[in-house]
Amino acid sequence: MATPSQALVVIPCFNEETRLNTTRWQEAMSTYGFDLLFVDDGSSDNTPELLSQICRENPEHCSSLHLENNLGKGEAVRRGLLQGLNKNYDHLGFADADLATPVDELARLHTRACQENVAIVLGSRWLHMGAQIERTGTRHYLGRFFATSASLILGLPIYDTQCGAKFFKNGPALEKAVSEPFHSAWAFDVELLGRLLSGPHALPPDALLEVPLRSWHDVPGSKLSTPASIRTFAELGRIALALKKWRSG
Ligand SMILES: Nc1nc2c(ncn2[C@@H]2O[C@H](COP(=O)(O)OP(=O)(O)OP(=O)(O)O)[C@@H](O)[C@H]2O)c(=O)[nH]1
Ligand SMILES: [Mg+2]
Repeated sequence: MATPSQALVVIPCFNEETRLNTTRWQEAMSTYGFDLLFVDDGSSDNTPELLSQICRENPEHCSSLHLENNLGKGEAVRRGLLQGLNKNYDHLGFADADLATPVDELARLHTRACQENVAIVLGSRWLHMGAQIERTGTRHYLGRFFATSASLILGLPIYDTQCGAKFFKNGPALEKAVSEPFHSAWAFDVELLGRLLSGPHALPPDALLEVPLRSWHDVPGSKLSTPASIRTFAELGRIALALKKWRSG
């Protein structure tokens, strides 16, 4: 058995046969040294076969987890992180299958996590000069409203809680934070961060670093429907209550 890479990237995948760029994910392993764990939960297209193929071609660095029923992105990520926790990775992260955050940016986030004494690194889609952040106006402004609400719930000035690219130091704080299912399939990032920063193994706020991405592009074919995005806003209330309970132990 090969020595594991320093970092495992969990990739939730639901019906991704048209968006999964296996060449780029291959590069994530061969050029950047990541190990990959794809989590598919009940895809009805060719995703399971594509994942089997990439895992067969890279048996030492790639694996997949197949759940029978569709449980949503949050649960897929949680199951993947749970599976990675007891391996010897320094960092566990997650990223979207569509590589909206490109592989070299994932590598830069992981490098920052290694170089700086932080336990959480968040990719941040800060639209500014010099960065290529390509999102439609509607998604940008809805995203800003959501992120502002989320940062109020967390009591921290986090610019972007929802970017699909994040890395965490392996350890008890992460283990505790993923020990129970989240209350939301899409806003789970807020709950995950809230759990990491409070409760029994709470990390201090300065253990969190947001890294503005140099490049991020919205890939057509989002699985987040308009009704689901409205529900996700509503779920912030439930998350706020759940975190209150979490904080009180
Ligand atoms: N396993 C699993 N993965 C899911 C599910 N829903 C979404 N995903 C994955 O979550 C990731 C993000 O999904 P997208 O459809 O790109 O969502 P999006 O609205 O574009 O989100 P952003 O890119 O973060 O703005 C992708 O890798 C999806 O395959 C699900 O029910 N199960
Ligand atoms: Mg996307």
